[in-house]
Amino acid sequence: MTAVDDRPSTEIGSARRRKEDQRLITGRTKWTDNIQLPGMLHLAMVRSPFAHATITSIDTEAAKGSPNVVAVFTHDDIADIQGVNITAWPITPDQKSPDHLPMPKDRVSHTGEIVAVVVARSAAAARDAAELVDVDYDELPAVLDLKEAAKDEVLAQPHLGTNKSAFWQLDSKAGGTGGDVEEAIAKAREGGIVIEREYRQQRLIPAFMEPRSTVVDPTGEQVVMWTATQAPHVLRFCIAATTGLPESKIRVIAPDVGGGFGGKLQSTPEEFITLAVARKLGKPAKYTETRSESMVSAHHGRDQWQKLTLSAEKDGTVTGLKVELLADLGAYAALVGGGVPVLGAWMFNAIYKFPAYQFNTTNYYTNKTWVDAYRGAGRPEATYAIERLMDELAVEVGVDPLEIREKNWIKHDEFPFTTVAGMTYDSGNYEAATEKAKELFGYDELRAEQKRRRDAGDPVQLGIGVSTFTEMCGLAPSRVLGSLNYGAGGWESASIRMLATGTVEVVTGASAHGQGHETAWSQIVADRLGVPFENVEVLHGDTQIAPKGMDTYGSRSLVVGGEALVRAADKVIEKAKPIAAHMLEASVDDLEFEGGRFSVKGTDKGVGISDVALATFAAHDYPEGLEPSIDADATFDPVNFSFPHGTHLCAMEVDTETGATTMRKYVCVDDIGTIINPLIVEGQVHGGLVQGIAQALWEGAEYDEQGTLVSGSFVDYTLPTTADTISFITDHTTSPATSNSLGTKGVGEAGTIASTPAVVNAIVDAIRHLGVDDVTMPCTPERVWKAIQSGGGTTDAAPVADAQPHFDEAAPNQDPAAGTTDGAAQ
Ligand code: MCN
Repeated sequence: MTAVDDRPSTEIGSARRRKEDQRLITGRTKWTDNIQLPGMLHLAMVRSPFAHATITSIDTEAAKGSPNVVAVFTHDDIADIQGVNITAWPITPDQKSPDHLPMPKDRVSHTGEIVAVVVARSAAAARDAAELVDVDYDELPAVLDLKEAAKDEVLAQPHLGTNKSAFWQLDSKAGGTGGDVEEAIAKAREGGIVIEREYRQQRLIPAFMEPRSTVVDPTGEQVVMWTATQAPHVLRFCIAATTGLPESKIRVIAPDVGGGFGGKLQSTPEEFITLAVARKLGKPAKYTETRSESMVSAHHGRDQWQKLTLSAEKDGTVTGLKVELLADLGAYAALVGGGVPVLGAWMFNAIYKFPAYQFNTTNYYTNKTWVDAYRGAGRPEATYAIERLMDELAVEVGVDPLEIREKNWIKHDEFPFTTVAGMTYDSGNYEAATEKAKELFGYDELRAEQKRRRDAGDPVQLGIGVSTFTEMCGLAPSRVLGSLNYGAGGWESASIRMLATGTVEVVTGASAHGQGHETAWSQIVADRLGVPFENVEVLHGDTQIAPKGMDTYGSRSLVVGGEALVRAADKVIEKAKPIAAHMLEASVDDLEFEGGRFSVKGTDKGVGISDVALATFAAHDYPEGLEPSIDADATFDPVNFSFPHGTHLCAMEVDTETGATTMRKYVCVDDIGTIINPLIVEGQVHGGLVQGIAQALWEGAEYDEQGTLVSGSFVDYTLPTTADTISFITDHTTSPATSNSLGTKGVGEAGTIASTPAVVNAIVDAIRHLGVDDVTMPCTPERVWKAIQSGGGTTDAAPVADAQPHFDEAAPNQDPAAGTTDGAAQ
């Protein structure tokens, strides 16, 4: 446990405008696609129009003869150096993972998979010629539906002999963290309440603003790759591990990156192919995808079926929760794709005191785009399920949804609290967040209005949705990741260089792509070292400048990378102290450091830390035996995750005649511990909310029966704009985290995790009196209308009874009690 530093500070908590916005909003930055190198060639990918097919021949002659075309490559041309898209998280030792080559040899497994690349002197010439590549395919049967995949009748990857990738279980009885869930459910069937539901987490597309783009220059001693990635260090590792290029010979640079939301975590086929082409031809090469290519080939998110059984006593005290998931991995096991459902395993019990719990996931391959982390990764799915169930339980017991939650949640004086899933929540105050949210929302008034409108038979009904969420973020203690078979650690590094003229260079291994690290990191260093905010320069996203890093995802950068920075700053102060003492002709023990100055206690003698940096630079009159440097590095590995939480309340109006829904009010009170920059946090919460609301109302990746992504452009994939949202009311409560000295918890995913169930709960609440207890996401007017017409139930999801056999077929492939609960992180 790390002691929280609660010194008063001017920088921590200050709503500074983001430093990086100057160049971003005035168009002065260089995105990857803006990079021009002498003699640079341009790539266009030839992609499969089929979901599953054998490649029988590829005729490249016409394309090769096209104006300005330099080469056309297929698998065999780059097979020796193209690398492999590896998976870093096989969730079980026997997980089945098909080899994923950037360009496959003779079979495509999803629409959009790359079969050839055209290289030309301009991007337009490359695109035109790509149309001339003549590929013959023999179409194979494709499996596109997750429940069909579970039947194993049509195989997505026939050589595996099954669609099943892995089964993973966490069981509270086997893990010693709680009782037997089957017993709890059986008991409730006799004299309590059992709620059984099946929910669909539709497939989503992480539609980042900047499409992916890669430039490779192979002409120097080192191969340099600029790429729109959120994980340059992971990418460098994957390249070195699979292409034969030594790690020291590849420099990956992530310039300013226009969003990722998890979707730029992957080491992509496009990056590998651009690298291979540049190396083959010995010339710089660039590939920038179109939006449509992005939608079909960048990894997708979510895509699960959730079967849930919740048991409770008659008064609503929960006694058990059983979760059975089917997860669609798409055609391949992505970097951490198989682990995404597993990340949710610790979150289904959420803020509640379940005495018994069991989580099961069976992961399947289908012939669709591969699936991996998308904002929240596993935790939104879990939060959705439990927050929907809590509403159902409230209805069953006949009490307000907030009352049922309060009855079951961990009370603020019970922290630290080890949950039934084995997680130790270090801090939280659900009562405080809920109280504040209720007040801001005008909960009682809106409930009264709801009743009035219901009694009056108003065609536009009002619904109120609640989501009292928590999440685990700050990925992650390396020890825990190791116990889960994850291929890497969860530490982060930071370096501070004290320059002679008073400025400070900060190097971080976190790789921001919209989160504002340059500003927040400057605030932390300015606070710690007492130097002006403007004097701090933050460098990141270049493996040559920041050679050590674990990058940005899982809302980890502040709680892990920020703490590394604090520790590096403290080392700077320690190193500077004897030099300051020497300069002041005082003893080290007599010095104190505050506001950037070392002073001799009880006197007005002092020296600034920048003066110490200058003295170190000159090193003319320097204490003997001391290194002439006060620069410092630190690497921090947390002992625990951080557990943000909050209460989100949403009011939705539902037109019962048309099914149209309108958001009336949204209030969220989040507890993310100490806030470094409230302006950045507000931006993160707003963006997160919109993404979560979009899952509830608008977004969904849809395939047709041939496996074509029919929502493959922004015409059909209905990404919201500001015009579709309302002004949110956001506020905070604070219970500091104990796993880092700043007391911070992550915020990057909180809004997305919390908001989806709040919205759907509100819609169902508005029309429950019409017999509706669920609407499948996205809750389009058509679905809402159909739900009202049919008088209830899941609208276009298969009935639970129909789905049953497929869940049962998802049989364990290993002894559930043996080893699979080892990951119950503490
Ligand atoms: N912050 C703060 N005080 C806190 C918590 C956070 O001031 N108590 C600030 C941090 O200093 C940082 C920002 O909020 O500037 C986000 O911090 P953190 O929660 O640590 O998240 P990460 O920086 O690790 O970012 C990852 C997270 C994830 S997982 C997704 S997905 C996501 C997100 O951030 N994708 C984003 N936010 C995004 N924002 C933009 N613009 N684009 C994306 O792709």
